[in-house]
Amino acid sequence: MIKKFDSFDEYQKAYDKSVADPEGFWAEKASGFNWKKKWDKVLEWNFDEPKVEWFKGGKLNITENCLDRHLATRGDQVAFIWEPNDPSEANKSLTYKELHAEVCRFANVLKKNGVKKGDRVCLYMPMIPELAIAVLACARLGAVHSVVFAGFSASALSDRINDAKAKVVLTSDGAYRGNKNIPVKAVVDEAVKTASCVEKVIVAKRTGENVTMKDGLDVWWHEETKGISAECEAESMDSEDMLFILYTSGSTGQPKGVVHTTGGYMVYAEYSFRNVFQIGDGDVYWCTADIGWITGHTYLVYAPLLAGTTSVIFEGVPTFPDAGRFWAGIQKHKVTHFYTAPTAIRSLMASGLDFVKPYDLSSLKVLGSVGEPINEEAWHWYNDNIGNKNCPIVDTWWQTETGGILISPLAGITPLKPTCATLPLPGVQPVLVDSEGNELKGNDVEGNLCMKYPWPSIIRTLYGDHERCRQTYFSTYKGLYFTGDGCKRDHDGYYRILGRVDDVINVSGHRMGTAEVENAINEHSAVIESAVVGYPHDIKGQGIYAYVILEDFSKTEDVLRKEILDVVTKIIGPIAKPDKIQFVKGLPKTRSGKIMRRILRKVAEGDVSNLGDTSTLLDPSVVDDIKGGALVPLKV
Ligand code: 7RM
Repeated sequence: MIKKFDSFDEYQKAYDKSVADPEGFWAEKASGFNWKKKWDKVLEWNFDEPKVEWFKGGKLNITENCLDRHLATRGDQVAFIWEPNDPSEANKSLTYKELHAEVCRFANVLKKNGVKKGDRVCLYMPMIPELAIAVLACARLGAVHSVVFAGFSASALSDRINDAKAKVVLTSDGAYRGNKNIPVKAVVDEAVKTASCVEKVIVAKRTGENVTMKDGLDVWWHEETKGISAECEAESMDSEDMLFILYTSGSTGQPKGVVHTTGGYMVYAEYSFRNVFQIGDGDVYWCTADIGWITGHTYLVYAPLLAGTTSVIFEGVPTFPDAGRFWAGIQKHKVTHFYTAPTAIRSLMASGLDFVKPYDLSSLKVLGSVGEPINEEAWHWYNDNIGNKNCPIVDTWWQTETGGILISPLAGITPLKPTCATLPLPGVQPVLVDSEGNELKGNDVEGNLCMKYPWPSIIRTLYGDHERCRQTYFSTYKGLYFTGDGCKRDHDGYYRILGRVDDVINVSGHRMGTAEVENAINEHSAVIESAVVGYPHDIKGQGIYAYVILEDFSKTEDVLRKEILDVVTKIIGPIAKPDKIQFVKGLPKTRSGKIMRRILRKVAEGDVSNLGDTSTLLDPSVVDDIKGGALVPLKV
């Protein structure tokens, strides 16, 4: 087990050591795990290709470290408490022993259905225990999991299945989300029509609704597991063997399959979890993220199990049956560590304290925030009303590509500053650069956030497109990993994340490429062209503002707006629906054809007074048209 730092002094010493001797630092962290064979070399790297290899030559299986390793000491301890969507439905819990058995059993089911080491398996499932079991079962066999958030459309799912060439898809009949019943299997049916790589679909029963089961393709989870052994030897994986692919949005339309490998990811997951949350025996941890996002991968499935923690898996949404759901859950399960997103905090804050007051939150020790910058008001509300001014808030900055938390306070150790991700974890070396890539040294500087040295869970490649990985992250500034975020280092040397500097927006903590949304809007037959930007939104952090040029005016604007929202829902999913749509005659383009998004952002923000230099525009008059439209209240 990885030892925690337990004072700020120790943090600073560890930080210095991690910079002076990174390999020694990480070798020590890695030594507490079960390796089938020890590594030959701690680190080999260059950021030019890029090539990063951690613990090369080491052999291991991450599930042995999540499960088998704990059986002797905590076999009967609860690993997962499952909190269903409907609070009146009974909880389910799985001890480490039970989880181990279920993972092994389902790994055998996957094997029986033709899955072998290296094969890709796509998971499109609600937040039921089977999802976590399936993730781990893939890892047990050395199959690569690709979890797709079950809110994505059939077309988005099909793209991801095809990109990964997944052989098997795992799903459920339906899903409960708040008062909605989502036909998950029907989405998979639609998606696999255009995904000929899929040989089998395994369906877990959740809602009991009627689904079509195609002969030779679809099989039921509960039937497949009947009479199957609960023992399955863990495949021996190389440290650098692929563990999973997780798709995320970038500044172009095509989603990127971020690849993480086994050894380094494991070491960094447990290391960051223990140190940031300062979790210990007897604690109950609740991360509200869906397993379909990186937070769910690292800090709901892998890290808590690696650390031997008891944690909550929540199927539902924060506002069902009412806005007290989180607080009721904390009281019910005596949660000590609670990790959620600012967007959830803001929406619950808006519902008022009457939903908080009835609950006893005194079990809480640490609060966490992730996914977007947390604003001052939400920070204080969280601190005062949920933490009772008694729980450190860890504002954790990281990305799908970083695999784990890189900049964050360590709970109870790092002096806090509201809205500040504070300091890098030992082993993490951030730098701020100006637009030319010059390092901005010293404090009180603002620039683009990069990393100058690898950490164990850094992205290895984009699945099937290493060149795109190089271009996106390693070519903007030579020799550096570029995060895409702007950042300020204040007079105390603390980091404050300012948000994306590229064409990625962050809506309710979900990453979205503006180009993806534009491509979807452009599928509507009446649309010639569109441009999408983010704008400040009270609850979501950023909302989606779409400027749309029409070629067909035969329908009313309201009808067209509704149809455009439907097209976006069909192509990406409801999370990508624009909040505002403004029909315009033209877009502000430069002579070279680039859209000047700065202008669109200003108008979307409602700040039309100073649009800056527009002299390079091909047709400056479009700006007046756009400004004019923005002053009319938008109905969507
Ligand atoms: C974990 C996750 C990554 C982007 C990242 C930032 C933003 C995430 C914070 C944050 C300010 C934070 N992965 N972001 N955490 N901004 N403070 N604590 O969200 O790949 O989905 O998104 O999210 O812009 O680049 S992600």
